[in-house]
Amino acid sequence: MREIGRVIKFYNSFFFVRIGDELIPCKLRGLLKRDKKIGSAVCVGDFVEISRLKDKSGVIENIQSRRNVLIRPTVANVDRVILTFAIDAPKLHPLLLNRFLILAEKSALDEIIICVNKIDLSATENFLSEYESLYKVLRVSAVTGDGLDELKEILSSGVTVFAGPSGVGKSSLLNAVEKNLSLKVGKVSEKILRGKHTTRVAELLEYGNGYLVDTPGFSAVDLVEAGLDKNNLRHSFKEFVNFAGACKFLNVCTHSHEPDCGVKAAVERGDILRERYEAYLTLLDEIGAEKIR
Ligand SMILES: Nc1nc2c(ncn2[C@@H]2O[C@H](COP(=O)(O)OP(=O)(O)O)[C@@H](O)[C@H]2O)c(=O)[nH]1
Ligand SMILES: [Mg+2]
Ligand SMILES: [Zn+2]
Repeated sequence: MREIGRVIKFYNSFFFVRIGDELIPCKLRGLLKRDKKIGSAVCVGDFVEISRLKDKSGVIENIQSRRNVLIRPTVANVDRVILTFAIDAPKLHPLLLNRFLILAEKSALDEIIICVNKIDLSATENFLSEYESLYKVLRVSAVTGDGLDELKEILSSGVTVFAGPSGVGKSSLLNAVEKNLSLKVGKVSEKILRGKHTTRVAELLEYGNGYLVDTPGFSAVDLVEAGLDKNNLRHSFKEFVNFAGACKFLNVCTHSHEPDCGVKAAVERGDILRERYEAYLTLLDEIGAEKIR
């Protein structure tokens, strides 16, 4: 008999599959290992078919098709990503913010939320308010607990990945939400890990009816590796579509050098945030340079 469960972690050469109240250590059926198309085969977040062995362990017989996959670390079937930034320390550059946003857009996640942490450090309450028309923006403090009730409600179902630059307080927030997680806090641990080129293996941490993933995110992924090119980058800037219908070159306009561009006109009118458009142009250039490299 086969049962369906979800892979929540990989540890000691076993995939741990959650089925109801049970956590079943599983090995992979030999045939699957050789199937190149499945690639590195199973990843955390996958729904898998397992059969049981007499010793309470199991065998993964099949992997169900994935809705989406985040890269580095690899997590499948993610419901939402919370892009976490700090109001200060470290300072946020708009280009970095937009790099995270477009990588998240490219991953076909259902929900992208911006979370501004460390609001205890500054009285500038409207930090990133320009982005509120594009994304939900939460403002929180892992130190004072401000804003955590709303965050907890969002986290209580589905798989939520915390991504964002190092030092913004992702691990601190998860610890503030759920004390039992006891995740390491502070830049040092991540630096050591990176220095050793250790691949961080993601784990789904159980929270309410959902799962949380603490990760440095896809910060190290370059745009080309993520599948972005000069012809699809614009689709990750979701507000552009409202104005691209006015472009003379319609579907092929890259909104950069072309005349009669609806997007450029919208930037001039103030209907598109100039900071977003400038980030777009910079990343378009970067993609061109990466391709040549
Ligand atoms: N003032 C303040 N500091 C915070 C807050 N959250 C985290 N920190 C500090 O920021 C640093 C980095 O936190 P950490 O959780 O390791 O960040 P991560 O790299 O994103 O996981 C630590 O020194 C934390 O104590 C906050 O809400 N307010
Ligand atoms: Mg951390
Ligand atoms: Zn255009």
